[in-house]
Amino acid sequence: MKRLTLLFLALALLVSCDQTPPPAAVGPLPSERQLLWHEMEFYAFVHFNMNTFTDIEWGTGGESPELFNPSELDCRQWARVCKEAGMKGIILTAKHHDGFCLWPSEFTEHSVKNSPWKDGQGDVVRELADACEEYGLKLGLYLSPWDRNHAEYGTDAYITYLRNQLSELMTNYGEIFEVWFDGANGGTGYYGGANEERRVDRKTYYEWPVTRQIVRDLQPNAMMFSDAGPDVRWVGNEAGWAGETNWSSIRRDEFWPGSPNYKDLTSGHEDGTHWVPAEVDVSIRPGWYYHHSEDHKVHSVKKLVDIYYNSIGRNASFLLNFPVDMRGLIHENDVENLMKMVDVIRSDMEIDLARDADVTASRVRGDSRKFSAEKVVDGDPETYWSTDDDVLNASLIIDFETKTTFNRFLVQEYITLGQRVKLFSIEAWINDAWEEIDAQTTIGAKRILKFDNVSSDKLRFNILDSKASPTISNIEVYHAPKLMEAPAIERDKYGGISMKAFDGGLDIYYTTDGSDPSKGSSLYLAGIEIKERGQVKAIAHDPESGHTSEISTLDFDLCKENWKLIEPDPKKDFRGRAMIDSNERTIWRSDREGSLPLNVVVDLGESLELSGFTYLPTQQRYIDGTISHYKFYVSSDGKRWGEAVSEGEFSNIRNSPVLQTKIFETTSARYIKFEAEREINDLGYVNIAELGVITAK
Ligand code: FUL
Repeated sequence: MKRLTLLFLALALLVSCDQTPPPAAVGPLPSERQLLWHEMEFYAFVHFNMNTFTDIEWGTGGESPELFNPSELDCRQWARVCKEAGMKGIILTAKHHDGFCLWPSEFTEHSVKNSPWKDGQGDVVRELADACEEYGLKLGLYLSPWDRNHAEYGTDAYITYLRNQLSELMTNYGEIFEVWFDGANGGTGYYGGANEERRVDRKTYYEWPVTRQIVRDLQPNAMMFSDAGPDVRWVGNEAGWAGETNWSSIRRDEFWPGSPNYKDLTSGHEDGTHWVPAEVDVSIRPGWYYHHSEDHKVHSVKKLVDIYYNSIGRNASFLLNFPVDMRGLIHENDVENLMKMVDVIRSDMEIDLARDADVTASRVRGDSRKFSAEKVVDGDPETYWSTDDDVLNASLIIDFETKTTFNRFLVQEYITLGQRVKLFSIEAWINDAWEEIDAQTTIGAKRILKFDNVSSDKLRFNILDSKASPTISNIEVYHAPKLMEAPAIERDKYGGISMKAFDGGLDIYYTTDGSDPSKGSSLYLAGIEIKERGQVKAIAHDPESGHTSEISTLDFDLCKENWKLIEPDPKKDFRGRAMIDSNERTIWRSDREGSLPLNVVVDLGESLELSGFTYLPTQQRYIDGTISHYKFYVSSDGKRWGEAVSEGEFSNIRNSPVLQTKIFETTSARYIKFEAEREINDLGYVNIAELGVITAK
């Protein structure tokens, strides 16, 4: 017993005698508030305001407050969803470019206080602040500098107004974690009825140093977002990705909110002067605001998972937007894909294979235990592996002891001392040699590498270049299961059918007789061909885990290989073929200067028994040109057409622009004529992604 105590004492003495100093910091460095924000990683944006009720993305500012009237607004539902998804906060559009305020601001009448919602007694910001508190989430606020409602926008008086509003928001709603200043600024607007165009100097008009000081004084812990930070920067796109090289620093003085230097924002500057990490802001649907017509366009699980890896996995945060609907709820479709994405990420990173591995380093700072290799697997974010000052090239070996399969590598720098690593690689020990798996540039707060399965008992992590001795605080290794999304099935105009799984190493099994596919069904190896009417059903199957995906189904009619476009004349309008090429992504749009009605005439190449037709409008973001009313004719010679075999409207196509199917009494025809009578907004032009027929069984 005594001997043991002595041993402990000796050890304690040894540790306390360990005088190896930590490496010097390499600037620029994160502030205390930035370090706290880095821990948040994943949080929500909510775009909910006047535009929700007018079905547009940017209101002019002339909208009546009467229009704002959610039927079941429930901020607790937003908070519950975000909490369940593991998000850490919610940023709300308190005021968007149209100037309508979701709180009863004392400085304007253009707010909830003049809306029918809760008889003008409501305050959405208050309700969200309370819901966030209840669910342990942080609250952030978006306040648009551009205000298309305000009569004085463009003058000094408006700046006073904006600052008053900022003070109100920073004072009355408790702790705010992030204030979002949008770069979109100046243009046409209502402006108190002037209805004109107003331009401002984005760089100087807001006197940003003075305006920002309000936030600093009232909310010292709040991060401020804009293209130029000062605390967190835009990533330069709204598509959901940060650069593979992503420095948390930028030469900040070269930017301002609305500055045009998008490209540099995606990767930051290696020689940046200030710590301004990137935030990836992206909506779960094409639009930032809710549009019923986008209910079927919620990003797929695969896309959301990719965004996760391309943001959090690339040293950025992930700000995922929910376009809250007219009820005042996050839509069911959005919740479904969000939770599926979260489940995928949770199972991808379920068991850390590095935790129990033996970790050794080629070099250790001062040969000290304080900076030893095990620090990367001790689960303590405050400890890190480092090397002597002059060592910019060093390796860690993670020895799993038995052959282990892995496909994710997560690594973090101890960013309190700055972002240092410029180049690194990982290798696996295969057939008695080190084989490179991947080589990348920056790490930062977190980097996750995703690669095909590798089986080996050892993994080597090499620092190949660094601004100074590396400081690596954490490493995790995972074997993520395959992404079991139902495969994509496509068929071209010649009847060629192709199928694609969403992850590597998966098999696809399919049927063509309507039965549900299983592992016993046909294995898809290369394109198959079915020229007739039919159906293909397919599943993805992981031979490793035995898991199968849900079933995807494609129904189709006779292939269109013999179809010929007669009108519009393909010699004059070469894009016309896009509507009969069996490719949904190619779209025909008629002349914008034209007028309706207009006809499309197709020669089917042979006489067929028809019992219906289909119209697919564009599946892209903007649906102008979508046809609402039509007539459909058939002919045996392309000259005599007779009465329409079907006519009327595509009900609800504005809200739900999906494939439209119209059935009519069976009739023989070689030629078809589709007459577009009206467009959803009475415009004089139309779009057709695909026109099809239904042949009689
Ligand atoms: C953009 C805005 O113009 C969009 O409407 C949206 O708010 C997005 C987050 O930022 O710049």
